[in-house]
Amino acid sequence: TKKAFIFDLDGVIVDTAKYHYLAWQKLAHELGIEFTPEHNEELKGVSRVRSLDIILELGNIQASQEEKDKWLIQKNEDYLSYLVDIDESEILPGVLQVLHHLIDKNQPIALGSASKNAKPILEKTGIIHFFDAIVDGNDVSNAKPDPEVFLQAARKLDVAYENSIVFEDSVAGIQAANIAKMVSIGIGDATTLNEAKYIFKDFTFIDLSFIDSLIN
Ligand code: G16
Ligand code: MG
Repeated sequence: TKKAFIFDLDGVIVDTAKYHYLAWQKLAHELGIEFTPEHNEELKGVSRVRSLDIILELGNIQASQEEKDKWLIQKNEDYLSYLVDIDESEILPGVLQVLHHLIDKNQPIALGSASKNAKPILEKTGIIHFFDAIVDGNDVSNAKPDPEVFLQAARKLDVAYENSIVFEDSVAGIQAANIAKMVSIGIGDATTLNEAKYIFKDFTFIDLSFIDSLIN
């Protein structure tokens, strides 16, 4: 059967989660807020606006909309400055092998990302041609764990939700996939992502026979 293979971007396909972290950490420190990698887990897969709110809550800071807008622009500019020189070396190990295999097997592929910077990242890393559909932060109004981004992706591929498979590195994204009744595959730490149906440390742990078992 035809399945929809939906990939998250940051932390799944490319190693950009570390740049989000650096940019948020810089802002948090400027605001006098302590911001650790553990705090950062809560931001993964979460929209830019919601991420800022989480950080401000951490520091117990109330801010005007004007200030928030300024900080959001600043964070994004810092994030983009890390992306200026990125290329295919940013693609995480094992990802290309799986993408090529899905193409060989004629399986439709979509991107389901919360990021508004998704398209330039796919272009710079030279992998945009793999995707039959792209749904990103510019298309959705409800952030993960709301399943909207994945539902839109499945619809664009014309595949039923229950025949859709989602690769995610964030807790919010795994919850979104589960709510959508899709097969959730966690990429990362097994304890953090324990709500996922399957969990792999990274794509090098995914055997192509596992992919085949999802298709058949
Ligand atoms: C990503 C990241 C989040 C980030 C969000 C918005 O989503 O995981 O940390 O806050 O996108 O990104 P931007 O600020 O670039 O619009 P995903 O869903 O690709 O992991
Ligand atoms: Mg992610």
